[in-house]
Formats: sequence, C-alpha cells, structure tokens
Amino acid sequence: MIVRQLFDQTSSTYTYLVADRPTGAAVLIDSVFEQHARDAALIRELGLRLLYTLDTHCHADHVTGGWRMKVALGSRIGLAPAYQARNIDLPLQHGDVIHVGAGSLEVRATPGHTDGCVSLVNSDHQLVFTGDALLVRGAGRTDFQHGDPHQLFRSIRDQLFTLPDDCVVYPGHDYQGRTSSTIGEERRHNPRIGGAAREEDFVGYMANLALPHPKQMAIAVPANLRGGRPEDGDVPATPDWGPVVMTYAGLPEIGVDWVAGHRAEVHVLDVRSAAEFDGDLGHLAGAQLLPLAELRARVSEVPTDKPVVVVCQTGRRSALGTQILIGATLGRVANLAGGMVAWRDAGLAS
Ligand SMILES: N[C@@H](CCC(=O)N[C@@H](CS)C(=O)NCC(=O)O)C(=O)O
Ligand SMILES: [Fe+2]
Repeated sequence: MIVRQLFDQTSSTYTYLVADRPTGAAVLIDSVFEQHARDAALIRELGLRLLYTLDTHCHADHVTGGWRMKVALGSRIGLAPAYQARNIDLPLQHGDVIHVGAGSLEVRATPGHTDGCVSLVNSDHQLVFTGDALLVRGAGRTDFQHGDPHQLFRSIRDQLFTLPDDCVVYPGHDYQGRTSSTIGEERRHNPRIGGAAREEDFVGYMANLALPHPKQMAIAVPANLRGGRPEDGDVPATPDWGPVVMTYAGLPEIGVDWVAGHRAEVHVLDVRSAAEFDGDLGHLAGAQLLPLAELRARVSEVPTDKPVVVVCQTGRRSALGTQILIGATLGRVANLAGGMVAWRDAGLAS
C-alpha cells in the first residue's frame, strides 16, 4: 500500500492518502476542507480512485474535507456513528474492515479523546493511523466532546499497545513536526502513558493539561457534524471562466483544447524568447510576447480585462510565469498545460 502523509499548517493536521497501486483504489484519512484542491490534485496525478474519506473522529480544530471530496470525486464519507453526524455514508464500527484494493484497514474503536474515536490498522499490523488517540510522545486531550482519560488509557493500552513493536504510528496531528513513531517506541517513551505508567498517572497528567480550546472549535464541530458540508450547502467558488485544474504543485492549469475553442475569451501571454516566438513551433495569433526574465519588471503591461493563459514551449517556464502573475495579484490566470508542444501535438491551428 502507498501511504502519503500530507500536512495542514493551520491546524497541524496530518492527512493520509492510502492507496493500492495495482488497482488504484484509495482512501483519504482525516482530510482538511481547505486542502481540497491539493488532495484532489494528488489523487488525480497518481491516477487513483478515491473510495472513501475516513475521519478518525469528529474534529474540533478543523473542518473535514469529506463532503467536498464526495461532491468532487464521488467518494463516500466514513465516521463513527457515536456522533450521530449527518451525511455519513459509512458508519465506522469496531471490527469493520475497509478494503482498499488488495489491502485493507481494520477499524478499532479507541475512544477517550472523543467518544467516537477510531484507529485504522492495516492487515499485517505494520501501520496504524491513530487519529488523536495516540500522538507522537503524546495523546489527544480529553477535556471536551465527551473525552474521558480513563477510557483513553484503556483504548491505548488494549487496542494500540497490543500491536507489534515495529508497527508504525501515524498520528492525526503533531505540533512539533514529528511525522511518525512506532508502537514500541511509544510504549517505552511516551511521557503520558509510556514506561510503567498506570491509569492514575495518565489520568493525572491529562486532567492537568490546561490547554486552551482550539481556535476553530465553534465552527469545526458543527460543520463536522454535517460531514463537512457547508451550512448553505454551497461548494466553495472555483474559477468560473474556464475548466482550470489545480495541480499538486499548486498551479492552475488549463488544457489546449479548451483554449483553442475559446481564443477570443482569453489573453495569451507567451513567456519564451523572441527567437522561439518566431521559431519552429510558432506562436498563437494575438499572443503577447513578454520573455520570462522580463516578466516581473513588466508585469503591469499584462492586460487584466480577460483571463490570462500563460504559454511557453512545454509549460514549465510558463508555470513560473503563472506564479509571477498570481504573485502580482492577477486573479484569473492559468498555465497552458504542455505549452506549444502540446498545442502542436494536438494538431491545433495557431
Ligand atoms: N491550538 C490548537 C488546538 C490544539 C489541540 O487542542 N489539539 C488537540 C487535538 S484536536 C489535542 O488533543 N492536543 C493534544 C496536545 O496538544 O497535547 C488549535 O487552536 O487548533
Ligand atoms: Fe482531535
């Protein structure tokens, strides 16, 4: 199974893309609403089929991306039924097995941070996604959402510390940039529950954390009780001028076929050299020539009355050109995917 760990800086959340390469089946664990474009781009670029978004719990600090992924990719939303959340397609129950192509994830109830927390363990017990039950050298707080340190102690001891020592722990968050751990390591070195810690030691520690509530809590919990569906049900706005696709590199791109059919609606900015502009590949009629090296200094010469499509030979230099325009606060801009080479290969008239 492929595991890709993704990070949301605002909430320090780890999102995991877990996929079976041969079949392309994939699930996304603990996605973040605002990271939708990034996650969807990665899924698309890796050629995967998203079956489910799975939330390890009803998060208090960020809104899940489950509903947005469902709208965009047709994935189904998984969450434990304890929260009685709406828009849930797959109630995650202890003992359930979620098949991901040839691989699978077993659901283990690990309540205590909240009353519906689950961990997801792969079939050979070499990977566990612990959500906020067990963190790297930490454990999820137990002071809201029906949290209970006694219950969390038992969850970690009975459901997680019974996994093999070398089982890799992938946490739901880390606030210090630590990406993973192992069960053996946490069993020995976790300051809250490791070593010879007994239940009252853990409970005493957790009861005195005195953490401020997450900043987004008042927004996140109600939104997550709707599976991440915004209150008005509206999908956040995407570019309305054409089928712009965001890449995992963070670049808005548009295809040659669409541009060929909508030439009058866009301004074409060519960032190659003058020699290339008049060279073999030719250029698009009406294109503005502004070589990449001069773009930053002459950005004010780019008209803003139409969306701008940035062009070069293969779409690489124009990718930087696109970023320069975005940096200069040009809103409606996209890179021509594949550049003039793709244009020629598609047999389009320039
Ligand atoms: N400061 C963060 C909140 C961090 C927080 O409370 N995280 C929860 C997970 S949802 C936790 O259990 N933290 C445990 C800890 O920091 O020890 C925010 O405002 O979002
Ligand atoms: Fe949490």
